[in-house]
Amino acid sequence: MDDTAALPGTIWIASDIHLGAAVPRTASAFYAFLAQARAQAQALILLGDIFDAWIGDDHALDHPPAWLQAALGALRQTAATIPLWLISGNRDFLMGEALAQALGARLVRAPLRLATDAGPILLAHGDEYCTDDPAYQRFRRIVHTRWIQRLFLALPLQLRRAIARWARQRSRQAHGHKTLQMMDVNAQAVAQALAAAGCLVLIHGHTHRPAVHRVSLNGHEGWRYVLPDWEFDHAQPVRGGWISVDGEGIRAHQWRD
Ligand code: LP5
Ligand code: MN
Repeated sequence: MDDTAALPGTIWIASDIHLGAAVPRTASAFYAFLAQARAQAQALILLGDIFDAWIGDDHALDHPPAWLQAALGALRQTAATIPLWLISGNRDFLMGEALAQALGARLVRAPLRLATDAGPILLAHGDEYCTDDPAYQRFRRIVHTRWIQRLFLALPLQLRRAIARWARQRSRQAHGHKTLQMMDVNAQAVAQALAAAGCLVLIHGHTHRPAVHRVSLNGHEGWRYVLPDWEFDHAQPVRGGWISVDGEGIRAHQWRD
């Protein structure tokens, strides 16, 4: 864990935008959000699943399709104005240093303990705390294995794309056999992570169940903030939002187009 990270001032945090070729309205809403972040925040942290699937930095940096070029441009413009920190999610865990450098962003390892004007907070995508889902945790261990990642990244792009499509399909099928509780974070895993970091506040995404939960930590009161996902193309009402952190506290906001 990076114990030294600190960001003073107003920090905005968002996650689960799931950018891809099929979500132009979501992308537009998110780019408008980025413009507002550049004007009103002193730093922006994205907590993973920024992209619907990431199959390697080379894919983005060599010949990006138009939607990806637009996304990279908006992120680059943001990073040129305020610090942009990225934590990867379960869809874009293959984001690497080459991407971070090309954007001028900082790729940060989770969980991140961050000193803020609202006190220390712990930041993570959230999938790591879904310990009631052993099939996912097995999958996660495999795809986070360095040599397996290297092998995957050495494959031709077409094959990588096909494997990613297949993994997404398998994942969707697997959802049908899982309860909502299995796909949520485990209270004990959260309590352990907060205790290890010496924090009383966790902010995460992944579950797409925006909320503020009170958590009990050995007699102390802690809080778990859950970010929403962004969906402006295939859902009515549309959804998307962020959390602001500053000297006045931690607040959840909905993005409206
Ligand atoms: O993503 P979502 O919301 O549907 O479900 C997640 C969990 N699923 C995943 C899998 C991703 O969707 C796939 C992303 C592909 C990215 C490209 C990389 C390609 C591989 C790179 C290899 C180095 O994260 C889902 C959880 C759910 O969140 C809630 O927490 O339940 O977990 C699963 O569905 C796991 C399944 O239960 C079992 C895994 C099936 C996939 C097998 C494919 C293996 C491919 C391995 C290649 C080496
Ligand atoms: Mn996720």
